Amino acid sequence: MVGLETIYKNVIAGQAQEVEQGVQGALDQGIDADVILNESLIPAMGEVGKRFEEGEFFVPEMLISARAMKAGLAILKPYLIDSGVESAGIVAIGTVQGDLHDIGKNLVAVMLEGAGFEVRDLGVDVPPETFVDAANEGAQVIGLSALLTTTMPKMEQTIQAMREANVLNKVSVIIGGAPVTESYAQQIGADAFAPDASSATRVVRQLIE
Ligand code: B1M
Repeated sequence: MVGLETIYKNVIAGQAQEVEQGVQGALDQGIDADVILNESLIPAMGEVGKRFEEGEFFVPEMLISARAMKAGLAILKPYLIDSGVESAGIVAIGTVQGDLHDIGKNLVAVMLEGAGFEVRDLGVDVPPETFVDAANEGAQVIGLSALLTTTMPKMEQTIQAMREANVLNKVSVIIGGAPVTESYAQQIGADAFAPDASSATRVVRQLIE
């Protein structure tokens, strides 16, 4: 029997295969997907960040932990997504230019899909003009993610590019990511902020309504 603690440790150790097996084992034991996510996978990435800050981990360790986290998420994804739900609206989401972090953005995308939204994932390192194109191609909400304090200004530049392209009248913009705050969202003219993936789903629903 594999516990959540083992999954947590295996994410930190970057053991992707063990994480896959652990997540599958936990699901087979009847543990809810969101419990596995919130009590093992996400806290493990927090611990990885802490170790990086303290100089115990370096970029390669962060990378293999991220790979292990993604392996676990891939097993969880079908359980987080309720298939057969009618589209609740179209959301284009991406990590802003210069930023390669995608785990949080992917999680937000999975949760949105789970709530019935059509999600257009623009990937990472996304330039402002790609978000403008997405707005012109039918997205009702544009989601910007940033994990670095150095890439947060790209959110403002992206909103500015959307303003200049006259698309802000047809889309709403939601921003998020670890360093992002509600007051920053207001400061740069975003319509909304969400601190995590499940509240992002609720906020996007409100924006579309
Ligand atoms: Co980097 N990294 N990283 N990293 N990394 C952080 C962010 C850092 C805080 C680590 C630290 O120092 N403690 C630090 C940033 C410091 C700062 O800016 N003040 C940092 C750094 C410095 C760097 C590099 C510069 C390191 C270097 O090269 N010297 C470099 C930058 C590369 C680049 O982007 N240009 C770098 C690289 C990497 C890896 C590539 C190795 C890897 C990313 C792999 C990947 O994503 N594919 C990585 C990782 C894994 C991390 C940490 C450890 C974990 C991030 C993560 O996945 N968290 C991170 C430390 C940390 O966050 N504690 C760190 C789990 C994820 C579920 O949470 O992404 O916060 P999060 O998403 C949440 C919410 O924020 C929110 O919902 C999500 C789910 O609840 N959310 C949204 C996110 N997007 C949203 C959008 C929304 C709404 C909500 O609406 C649209």
